[in-house]
Parts: sequence; structure tokens; C-alpha cells
Amino acid sequence: MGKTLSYKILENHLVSGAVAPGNEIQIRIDQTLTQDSTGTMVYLQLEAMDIGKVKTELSVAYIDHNMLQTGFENADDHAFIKSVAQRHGVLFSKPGNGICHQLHLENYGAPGKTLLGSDSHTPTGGGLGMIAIGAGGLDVAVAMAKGEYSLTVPEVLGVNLEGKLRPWVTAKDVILYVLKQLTVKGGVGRIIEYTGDGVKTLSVTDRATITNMGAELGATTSIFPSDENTLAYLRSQGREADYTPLCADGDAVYDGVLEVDLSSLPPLAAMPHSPDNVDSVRSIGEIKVDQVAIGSCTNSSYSDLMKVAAILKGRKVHPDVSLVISPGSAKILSRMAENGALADIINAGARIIENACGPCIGMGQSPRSGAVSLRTFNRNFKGRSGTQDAEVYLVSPETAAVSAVCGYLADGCASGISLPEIPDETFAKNDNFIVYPGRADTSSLEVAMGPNIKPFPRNTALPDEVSATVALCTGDNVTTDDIMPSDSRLLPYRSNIPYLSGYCFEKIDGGFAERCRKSEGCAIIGGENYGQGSSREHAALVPLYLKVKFVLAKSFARIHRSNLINSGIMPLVFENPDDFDDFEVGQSLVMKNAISQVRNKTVAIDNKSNGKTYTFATNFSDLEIQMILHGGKINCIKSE
Ligand code: MIC
Ligand code: SF4
Repeated sequence: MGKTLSYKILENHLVSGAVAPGNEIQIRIDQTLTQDSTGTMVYLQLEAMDIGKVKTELSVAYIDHNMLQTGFENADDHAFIKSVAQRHGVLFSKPGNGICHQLHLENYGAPGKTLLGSDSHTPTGGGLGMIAIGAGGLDVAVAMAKGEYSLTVPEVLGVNLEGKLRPWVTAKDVILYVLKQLTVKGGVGRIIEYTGDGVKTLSVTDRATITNMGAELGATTSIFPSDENTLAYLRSQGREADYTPLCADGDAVYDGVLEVDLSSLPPLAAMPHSPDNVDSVRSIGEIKVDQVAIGSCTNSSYSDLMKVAAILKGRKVHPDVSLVISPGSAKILSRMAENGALADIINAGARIIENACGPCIGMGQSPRSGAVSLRTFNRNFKGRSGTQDAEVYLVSPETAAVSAVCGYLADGCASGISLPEIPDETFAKNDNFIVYPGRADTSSLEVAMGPNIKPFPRNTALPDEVSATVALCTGDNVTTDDIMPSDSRLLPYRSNIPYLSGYCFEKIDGGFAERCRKSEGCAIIGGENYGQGSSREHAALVPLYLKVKFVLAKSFARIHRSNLINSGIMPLVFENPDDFDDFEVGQSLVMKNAISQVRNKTVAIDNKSNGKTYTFATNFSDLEIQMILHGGKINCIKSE
């Protein structure tokens, strides 16, 4: 039986176990990446593990999220990360170099490699034919320390691309179409592998847009084959030597196939407030637009921005629109400065902002109250822009640029503007933003600890009886942005869990933190796909600090479920989803004989307030059982 590309790469990296859906395996991790907003925790954890040099081939610490320096906090975090990177042999990418995923694609990603990153959009690397997985910070710290990562083998869903995209229809529209078909939970427990003749019509940066937003499907990762287009991209980055051709076997068997006819797709948009709420630009209609933001790890590549420049050249941004553009990397910005495209953008009336995540994570450029904001980003969760009542639509760079000129959501096909082909260019190597780790023995180098950097909370071993008061009942698809909001106000406190705890679930229920503080132990009740979105382990560490013992939900998003277990908090799944309706804030729950129940993998919890007993599936692997029993991953490692 033929093999999928995903399973071939997993098998090449296998340390233990067998690659078949549902099995727990350990794989070798070749590369890791961190960014600063999850990175401080990663490097605190790495320090706590007391290792020497990292065991990976390459580990990079990027600074791209917490870029505003309105106080000492973010700058202290950068200095801390740089100092720990030096000690452990990690490359440090200075602020200003660009967005981690764009930079990793340009400089380090390679076909056939494995990459683990403390950011949910790490699968961007799948555009180069690598297995690139987003994970919680602790998993990445352990991967650096041991060079390994454990995962449950996902199924592989084939997406068969046929035909060729029409003008004004882009890679962004492909992934928006896939999101519409599969929804934000359609990728949970799956790798999405792209196949078919349509693949060769897409460049590596197109492919990376698609694999990047596979995170919004909840997928473990997404991957494209490595072919001549991969070679062309690597050559353009001066990295031809990293090329290996790779593809699935001709008779590879997939666990399902989604057919996509590229030639039939129109320009699409995801409407407020979910990336899967997709319709065609034409059907949504010419809604008036206040802000257009172009950039983010999804759509800030050289070819994306050159197309934007071509659309804006000689035209004017509409008087009612604020257009902001954040290029993906310094390399892209500098080339656009050299070839005049930057001037075309500026002359049209756009605001150029730093090469960073910026508005994507609410770091500036929050739109005005009630605004319609078109963004080329990947998430439009309510309030993520920093403006609670803004209406954010996700679109391609081409749709964004033409709409910025028109002042309304515009279908480029009807605009009469013709789009030029942007050929791949060759970029000169410039590593002036990279700080390479120094001397052979760096263990005596001092760690730069600013006063805002506080120790992370640690759990204790599981007691035999766990009592908890229900502190919150939520609905379906709760995001980690809901659990632990992030914006310019809170991001400077990513290394200060006690401070952040006051804001947990702030947008859903302002009383949550106070209720937890008054209780000896709490529980959260969730619907489907609880914890979708970001990889931030703060969405588990803050609940741990607030004494949350378990989360009872209909289903969990992958990374958040792991983060809960890593923190020693039990994610438990309702065996009968209708039981969800019986739970209310303030009810007292008790889990008796917790240790043996966890070992047996099904759990009964008594609801003392209504006298009923409920059963839950744990789906814990053997390793996860150990983590729950020890009170989290660090305790488990320390006990080894
Ligand atoms: C995001 O896009 O939500 C983030 C900010 O990049 C997060 C990481 C974080 O919360 O720091 C992610 O995607 O994992
Ligand atoms: Fe940064 Fe936005 Fe990408 Fe997250 S999704 S890494 S915030 S650009």
C-alpha cells in the first residue's frame, strides 16, 4: 500500500511507536522556532530543565509579537530571550527582522525536515514540504532539550487540487474555501496533505498561505509536496542545497479526500467573527470599508506585497479608508525599497508599519468603534483587533488592495485592473538581524531577568479526591483569545502569570477570576472545540494559577488540550454531550478515586448540587496519564 508524504516524513523521524492513526509515537525534531509572546515561558521552562546546548539541528528565537516598547516590559523580555538563547545555542532573530513564519520559510525551512514551533501557525513551513507543527511552549522547550516530541498520529486528509486559479483568485481563497467546507474543527486529529495537478500551479508562498491557515481548521499540520517550484523558491533564497524532491506514493491511501477545482473558485472572504464563516466577495456585496490591513504570517510575502504595489501604483487610497501594510520581513521591505514598489505603496496613501505581527495580534492599529476592517490575516475572532465591536473580514491581499482604492469590499475581477505576474527573485543573504550563539561553553553567561518576569506556576501531584466549583459555562468554539485575551495592553505581561490572571475570560465573563480566587478549586464547562486558535499556554497556565482542576467539554482543540495536560489540568470529554445542559455556575463537583479513575481512562464526576453522576472520556495516552498523575509535564520530567 502506497504511503502519504506525511507518513513518510514521520517514519523517517520515528524514535518509537508505529505510524498508524491513533498511535502514540515519538519523533525526532530537526528544528524548533519560538516567538517572543510564547517565548519567555519556553525559555523559563528550558532554564528550569537545566540542559546544556539544545539537541536540535537548528533552533531559532524570533522577536515579532511584542514589539511596542511603551514600557520596559517587552524590551526586558527580548533581552531575557536573547540571553537564554546565547546560553543554549539558539539563534536569536532581532526585532525588525520580520515575522517568525515568513522568516523561517525564507531562511531555514527545508523539505523533509520536522519543525516544532511555539506558535499555532508553524505549519506555514508545510509549504516547503516539511512536517511543521505548532505546540505549547513546554513541548517546544522539551523538544529543544531532548530533540524529540510525542504525538498521537493523525489521520491524513487528502485535498486534491485540480485546474488553475483565475486572475484575482488566490491561495487565500483556496484555504477560505477549504475552511468553508471543513469548518474550524474539521481538521482536528488530521494532517491536511495537498495533492493533484493543481499543486504545480501554486508557488511556495501560495502554498505557505494555505498551510498557514490550516491552523484555523484545527489540523495538526498541512503539507505540500516538494517539486520544481520548491526548488525555484529555495534558489531565490540562495538555498538550493536544501532542496529534496518529495511526494506521496502514486497509490497512497488517504483517510478521506476533498476535491477542489481551482478554476471554479471566486474571490472569497471570511465574515465576522470566524475564519470559516466564508462567502464570495460578490455575494457579501459592496460593504463600506473603514480600514484595510495587509500583512501577517499568512499574506506578507514578497509576491503578495508586489501584487499589492502593482494594484496601488498610480492610484489613491479612498479618503474614508486607512490602509496599513506590515511586510513579512526586512528582506522583503528592503527589496521593495530598491525596486520602487515601496514608493508606489506610500504614494498611494498607505501607512507602512513595522515588519511584525502588529495589528494581527492587536498590537496597534485597532480600528475605530464599529469599523469594518478588511484584513489579509488568518483570525477574525471578536475583539482580537483590539476593538470589541469591529467587524473584521479576512481576504486576500489582492482583494484588500482593490477594496482600499474603492472604499468598499470589491471583487477585483470586476475592477478592470489587470494583475502582473510577479516572478521569483533572487535575494542576497543578509543575516545582520541574526545573533549567533557564542562561545563553546556559555553556561556561565548571565540570564537577563527583568522585574516583570515572574516564575511560572507549577501544579502538584493529583490527590485521590478532586473537588471543584463550576466557575464558568461557555459555548462552542471558545478560543484561546477568549480564555486569555492578548492585545497591546496585556501582551507585555506574558511573562507575568499573576498579573494576567485578573483578565482570564474577561471578554466572556468579567467575574470569572474573582470566583476562582474565592474557591478552593474550580471547573470550566465548555462546548465543542474548546480552546481553538493560538498555541499560547497562558490559556492553561493562568487557569492553573486560578486553581482550575478540570475542564469538561464536548471536544477540545489539539494544542490547548496538550497545554492543559502539560499543566496537570484534566481535559475531560462528555460521554453524553447532552449532559452539558445540566451544568451551571456555582455547582459543586467531586471526582472520587481520581488516581484510579485517571489510570482507567474513563472518569465519573458527582454533581453534588443536582445529585447526579456524569461520565467522561479522557482519551489520555499512557504518557498523558503520567503527566496528570504527577501534576504536569515538568513534574513528570523531574521525576524521571
Ligand atoms: C496568534 O496568532 O494568536 C498568536 C499570537 O501568534 C499565537 C501565539 C500567542 O498567543 O502568543 C498563536 O498563534 O499561537
Ligand atoms: Fe503573528 Fe498574526 Fe501570525 Fe500569530 S497569526 S504569528 S500574531 S502574524
